[in-house]
Amino acid sequence: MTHAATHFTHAITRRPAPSIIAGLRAVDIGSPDLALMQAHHADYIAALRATGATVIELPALDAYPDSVFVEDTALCLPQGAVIMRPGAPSRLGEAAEMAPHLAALYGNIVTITGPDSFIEGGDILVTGTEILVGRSARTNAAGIAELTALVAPWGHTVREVHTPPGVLHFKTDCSLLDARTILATPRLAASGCFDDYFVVHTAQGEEAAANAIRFNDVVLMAQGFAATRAAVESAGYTVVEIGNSECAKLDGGMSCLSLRFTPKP
Ligand code: CIR
Repeated sequence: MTHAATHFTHAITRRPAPSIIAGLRAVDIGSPDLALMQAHHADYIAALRATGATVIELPALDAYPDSVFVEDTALCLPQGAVIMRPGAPSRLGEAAEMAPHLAALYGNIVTITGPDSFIEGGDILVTGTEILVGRSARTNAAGIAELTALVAPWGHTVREVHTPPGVLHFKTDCSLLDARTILATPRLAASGCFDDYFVVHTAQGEEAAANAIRFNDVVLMAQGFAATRAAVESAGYTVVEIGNSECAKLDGGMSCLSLRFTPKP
């Protein structure tokens, strides 16, 4: 599944809603500007489409302020999709909103049922060989155990790791560049969880650049992290920068804004 971890025919996004100003955030550094977020979102979708992929844009869901961050609602694998169970109470209902869209594309969807299991897609990194899941304030051991059991029949191995304290999601601090190469903050890489991988480190003070996505032949990175961009480019990748100032106010980045997959009918 080497190629399957980086190359996709489809992505799903959801338009930001006016309620975005009520989105969750660890530290309040000001309210996001909806118009600017919409402009960045359009750039993001254009960059995905430029790779040749089909991007399905779902309508805004005002009842869920964080619903633009669709990644947290599902895990899409080559064999099927797993509907998540977000650990943020205000986000729990977002998963059921996503399920029918994935069901329409995939022949096989399964669901984390709980009631005590919680898991968000932002804590899950699928590499060329395994699925890493960071335990966090949003993702607990029961959620990871349920996911492990659901994907085992599809041939996937899950390895539990730790999201650093104070970091929202595992992938806040890392992303996949290719099947065996990770972009990671030094603080996360120091935990040893990527010892079997090649690692490109984010530059000092540029930890927010770690949440990137490899999508087909490009790497989408948040704008404004020149040193990390240079490191990724010198490792051989083509970078596209997207403005992320508004999502960053809500602890969101490149990965959060889409589900990326190749549906299996
Ligand atoms: C939240 O706290 O849930 C949102 N404000 C941000 C979610 C970001 N999602 C992601 O990293 N996958």
